[in-house]
Amino acid sequence: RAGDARMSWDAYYNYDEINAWLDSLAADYPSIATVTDVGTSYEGRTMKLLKLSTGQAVHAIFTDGGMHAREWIAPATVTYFIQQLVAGDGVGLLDDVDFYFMPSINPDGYAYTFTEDRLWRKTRSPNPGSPCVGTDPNRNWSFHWMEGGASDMPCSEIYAGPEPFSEVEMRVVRDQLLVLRPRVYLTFHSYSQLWMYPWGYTTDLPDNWEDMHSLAIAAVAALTAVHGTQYEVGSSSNTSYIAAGGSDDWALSVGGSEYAYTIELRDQGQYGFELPENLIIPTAEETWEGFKLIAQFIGHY
Ligand code: ING
Ligand code: ZN
Repeated sequence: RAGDARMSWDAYYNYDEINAWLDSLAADYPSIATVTDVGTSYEGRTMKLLKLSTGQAVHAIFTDGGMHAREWIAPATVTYFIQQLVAGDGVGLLDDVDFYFMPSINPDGYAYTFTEDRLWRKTRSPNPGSPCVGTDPNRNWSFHWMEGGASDMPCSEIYAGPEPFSEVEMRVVRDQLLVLRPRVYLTFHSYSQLWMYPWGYTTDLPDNWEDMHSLAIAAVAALTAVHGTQYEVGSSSNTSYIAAGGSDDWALSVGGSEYAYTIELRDQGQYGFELPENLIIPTAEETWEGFKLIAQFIGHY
């Protein structure tokens, strides 16, 4: 029964559990929650889109997580946002903003990290002629694809794929963004504690970088106020490294979003991708404050 799917954020949940929980939300909160099957991963897993809406809002925020399989804190944090919204924390937000969520957008990779290799990053599609499996989904988007910080070698962890959007999972997300055209695009990764905006393909800055920068500074201030966790704000090429083919670059340009952020959650390398389960709630609750600040801003301006 759908209503039996519960999440508690004191443990990491696998892909099927997350999907069952999404379905339970549609059953438990029918007036605001809609779940749609929007695609199928390479290995056949269903990809679900959750919409939370009262039907009043003008603006939309699209949030994804889990693009890189091993970054488990990302789906855990995104599902926490969903729980807070349906539970009524951030009351009023739903009147001003429609929220779209895809908490785990690399289903095959994520499943693989539970059963075979905890530190797998890429998708799980085979590469003809190579023994190595998978493409880096955050090098696979079409905007300035393969222009820097990406590899054309299938065994690389940053393999961009044989062509832009070779990965079905990224095509599924792209197609939702093309239909929804959200004003804000958020993609959650780990780790490093960075709140980044485009561009990734060049160290040049987008025309509206000052708006993205100041909103990120405000979001990080709200985040830091919770537990004192420090984040760095800047363009991804300036705060981490040049990387073309990322989803945030695509969302800001082709996708038409006004704000696009890649957020690298906790920590700064002590545990890295293997963030302990007792740090899920502290991470999620501080990030929720930053998320809420962005939603409030977008709802009012
Ligand atoms: N880091 C991101 C990556 O895809 C990034 C950093 C994001 C670079 C956006 C460029 C653009 O490599 C992790 N940890 O995934
Ligand atoms: Zn990542």
